[in-house]
Amino acid sequence: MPVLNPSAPAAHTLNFHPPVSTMAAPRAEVGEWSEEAVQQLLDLPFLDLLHRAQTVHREHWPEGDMELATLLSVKTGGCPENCGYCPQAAEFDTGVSAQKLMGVDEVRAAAQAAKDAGATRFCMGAAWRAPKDRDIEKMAVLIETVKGLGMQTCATLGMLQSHQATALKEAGLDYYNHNLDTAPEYYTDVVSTRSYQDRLDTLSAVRSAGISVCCGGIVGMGEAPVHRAGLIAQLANLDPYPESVPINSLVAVPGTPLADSPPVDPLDFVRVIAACRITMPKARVRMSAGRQQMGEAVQALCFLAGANSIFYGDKLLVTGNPEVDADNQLLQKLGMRVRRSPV
Ligand code: SAM
Ligand code: DTB
Ligand code: SF4
Repeated sequence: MPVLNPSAPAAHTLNFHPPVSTMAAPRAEVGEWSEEAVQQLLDLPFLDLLHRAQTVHREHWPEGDMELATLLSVKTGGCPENCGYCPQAAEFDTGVSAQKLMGVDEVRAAAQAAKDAGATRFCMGAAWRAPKDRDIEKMAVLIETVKGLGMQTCATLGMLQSHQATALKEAGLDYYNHNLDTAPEYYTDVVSTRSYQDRLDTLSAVRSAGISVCCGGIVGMGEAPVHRAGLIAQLANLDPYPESVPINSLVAVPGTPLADSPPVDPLDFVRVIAACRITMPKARVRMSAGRQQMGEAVQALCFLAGANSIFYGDKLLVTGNPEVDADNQLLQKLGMRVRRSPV
């Protein structure tokens, strides 16, 4: 399958709190972030916001290391859902053809290569609405295999039922990725085949099974600033908040409904990362999709704002990601420590 390389470079007014224009930004206990409080963070003068995020980051992550996570699409395309950003939805003409679930040898080889390149986490993605029990049985074998290589395991397979989450946990799954994607108020503009509550229910099943939660969203889908604040507030108020928070910048893929979305202002993307760091101090905040469209300087600002994980490897699921050599050069140039152990 060729790596898709899209050509696209790729508020409401809040009256309750006074506008914040200095370092006197709102503070809140974990689990108590209002949308207004997050909006005030996003509206801080840029340097004040970054200073605050970096202060929180150093307090909670004294080692300051960067996590490298590699993605593999183990079951590509043909998905019955209609997520408006997604090149794998069957109803969008994106040039992605449907493939069967990969076999264990192919997955083992990809995970070993990712480990050899320095990744400590391996995330397997499948373009399912919801896996069947027989899919879970096959995924369990893949998870055991990757776990056996000494890597952290993550999977993103769509909606899960409780007994399926338990089976994945027993197979050795460390993290389950399931994103809220955006604020509840904007969600129905993007997806209509499943609800926000469906997503929350899956997150709840994952949490109850004892699997760590990887949950984030996408910036650049035409959402208003208030929707970015709403997404961050939703994430921060999950009890507990996710251990991993992937923040994607939309990769605008031709053929998807969001193909013509205007690109995000890179400084606004940095602001979202900073607000995630402040509201979820102990989470791994991951720069996920969209790094290929960012320059080194923007990525460095994201690291300053508290991003401490990246997707590493020259492919995301079906679209491209920076080359491994380029990422290693950037991390070296910035003098950044890389996490070497999966525990
Ligand atoms: N099918 C599963 C599901 O949706 O739950 C798992 C795979 S899905 C591709 C995982 C996440 O990738 C989505 O929830 C979305 O946040 C992100 N994503 C997908 N396509 C994207 C794109 N074009 N740009 C940015 N993020 C994207
Ligand atoms: C996440 O938040 N982003 C990743 C991962 N979780 C599964 C997926 C990004 C997909 C980008 C478009 C593509 O390659 O399909
Ligand atoms: Fe299917 Fe996941 Fe893509 Fe939605 S994001 S269309 S569920 S693969």
